[in-house]
Amino acid sequence: MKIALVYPRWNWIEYNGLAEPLGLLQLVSALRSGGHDVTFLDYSFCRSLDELDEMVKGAGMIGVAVSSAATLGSAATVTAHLHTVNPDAVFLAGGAYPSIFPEHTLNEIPVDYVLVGEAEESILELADSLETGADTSSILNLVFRDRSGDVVANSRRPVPSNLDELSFPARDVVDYDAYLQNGMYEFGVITSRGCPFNCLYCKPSTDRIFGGGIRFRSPQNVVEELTELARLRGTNSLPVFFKDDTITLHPTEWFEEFRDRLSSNDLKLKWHCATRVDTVSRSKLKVMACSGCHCISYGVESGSQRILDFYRKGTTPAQAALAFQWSREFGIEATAMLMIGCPMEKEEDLEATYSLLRKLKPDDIVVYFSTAIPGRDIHDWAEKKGYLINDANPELFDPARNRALEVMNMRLPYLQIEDVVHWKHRIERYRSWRKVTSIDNIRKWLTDLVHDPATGARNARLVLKGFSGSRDRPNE
Ligand code: B12
Ligand code: SF4
Repeated sequence: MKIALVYPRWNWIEYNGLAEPLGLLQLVSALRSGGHDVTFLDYSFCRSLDELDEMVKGAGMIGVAVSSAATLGSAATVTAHLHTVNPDAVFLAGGAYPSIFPEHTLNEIPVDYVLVGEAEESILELADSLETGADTSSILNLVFRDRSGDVVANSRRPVPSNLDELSFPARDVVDYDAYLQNGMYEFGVITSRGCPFNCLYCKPSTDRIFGGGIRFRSPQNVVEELTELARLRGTNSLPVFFKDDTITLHPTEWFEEFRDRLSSNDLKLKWHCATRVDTVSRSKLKVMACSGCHCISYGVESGSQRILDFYRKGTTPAQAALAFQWSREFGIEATAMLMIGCPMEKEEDLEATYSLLRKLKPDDIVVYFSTAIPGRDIHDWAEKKGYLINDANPELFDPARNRALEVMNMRLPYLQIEDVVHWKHRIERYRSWRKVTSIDNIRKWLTDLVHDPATGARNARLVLKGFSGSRDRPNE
C-alpha cells in the first residue's frame, strides 16, 4: 500500500534548530521492510501548504508525527489540509505528544487513529490490515473513537526488547542538504530508549512512549548505523548529537568498544549529548572524549540540595562539581542546564544555584523557568497543592513557549515572579561574562570575524545582548 508519513513542521518558528525526526524515519524503515511504498512529507521548508500535495495522492494511509504541544497547531493545520487533498485516506497521529495525550490528540487533530508508544510493530500491523481489509479494532497501542463516539484505548504491546533488531532510520528520504543549509549542524542518533530515573518534572511522560526502564543498543549496531550514514553523506567525518535521555548509563566498556569500532571503521565523530551528573566517572569521560565527545549538557537544575530533592533528581551539587571538573580535564565542554522558579524555591536556593555556577565555571549555561507541564508529576503535584495558575491552555506551558515568552504557571509562595526573572537575567549575564572572558571563545570569534563575518557578528551580538538579560526575549 502507498503510505505517506508526515513531518508537519510548517510555519513553526524554530526555537531550537532543525533536526531530522528519528522516530518517523524508523517508521519509514519498518513499513518498507513490510513491503509498503512509503513517501516522506517534510513541511520544514515549505512556503505554502499545497507544495507537497502530489506526494499524498493515492496514499491509503497518512501518518502525522506530533512531538510536542509546540507543533500541535501546525500538525492540525497540515492534517486538515491533507484531508482536502486525499479525503479517502485513513489518517493517524503518533509520537511523543499523542503517546502522552491520546484523547486530546484525537480532539485536536482530524485523525481516525492515534498510535501510542513505540510504533514500529503497530504501524506495520495497521498498514497490513488496512491493505487486506482485516479488522483493525484490536490492534495493540491503537486509540480511536467507536461508532458512538467513545474513545477506545487498546492495550499496550511490550516495547521491543532487542533494539539491535530494529532497522536503521531511513535517512535516504531526508533532504539533508537543505537541513544543513538551514542551520542543522549535527546528525541525530539514538543508542538507547527510555530512562530509569524518576524526576518530578519529567516522569511519567517518557514512560508513556518507551515504557519504564532503559534498553540499550550494542556498540556494533550503532557503528553500523553510523557507517551507513557516513556512506550516505560521502564522508567519514560526522558531527553527531546522541539524543538518548541518559546515554552515560552505558558502562565504560560500551564506550571502549564504541571507540575501537569507530576507529576500525575509519569513522571520525565529533559528538555531543545531554546527561545526568551522577552517571559519569573520570574513566568513562576519558573514553568518551577519545571517541569524539566534545560537549555535554548536564542537567544540573539547581545548586540547592533541598530543591534537587524536591525535583526527585537524585543528584547532588558535589556530583555536578566533579562531572564538570572531569569533563574539563578531558577537553569536553560542559553546559549547565538549570531550572529556576519552582514553588518550593526561596531566595537562598537561588543564591545557592548562582554560587554553584561560579564554582562549576560552565562553558555554557541554559536556564529555564520551572513549568508544570501537563502529563508530568509536577503538574499533578502543583494542582493538588493549589499552586497551579492559568491552566486553561496547555500549549502555553510548552517549555519552548515558556522560554521565549517568560510565562510561568505556578504560584510562588516564597518569591515574586520578578525576583525569578531577575535571577534568570543575572545568570545570563554571568554566562555572557564567561563567554567574553574565555580565551577559546575570543580566538573562535576572531577567526569567525575574519572568515565568516556574518556569523561572528551574530555571535557577538547574542552575547552582548545577554549582558542586558534580553537574550531570550521574543523575536530575538
Ligand atoms: C531530540 C529531541 C528534541 C530535539 C529535536 C527533535 C527532533 N526532530 O528530533 C529538539 C532539541 C529540537 C527538541 C525540542 C523540543 N522538545 Co524534544 N525531545 C527530543 C528527544 C530527546 C529525542 C527524540 C527522539 O528522536 N527520540 C527517539 C525516537 C525513536 O522516538 P520517538 O520520536 O518518540 O518515536 C517513536 C514513537 O514516538 C512513535 N512515533 C514517532 N513519530 C510518529 C509518527 C506517527 C504517525 C506514529 C504512528 C508514531 C510515531 O514511533 C517512533 C518509533 O518507535 C525526546 C526525548 C526522547 N527520549 O525521545 C524529547 C521530547 C520529544 N521533547 C520534548 C519537548 C517537550 C521538547 C520541547 C518543547 C522542549 C523545549 N524546551 O523547547 C521542544 C519542542 C520542539 C518541537 N518543535 O516540537 C518532550 C515531548 C513530550 C511532551 N509533549 O511533553 C520529550 C519527550 C522530552 C521529555 N522528556 O519530555 N527535542
Ligand atoms: S534523568 Fe532526564 S530523562 Fe530521566 S527522568 Fe530525569 S529528566 Fe527525565
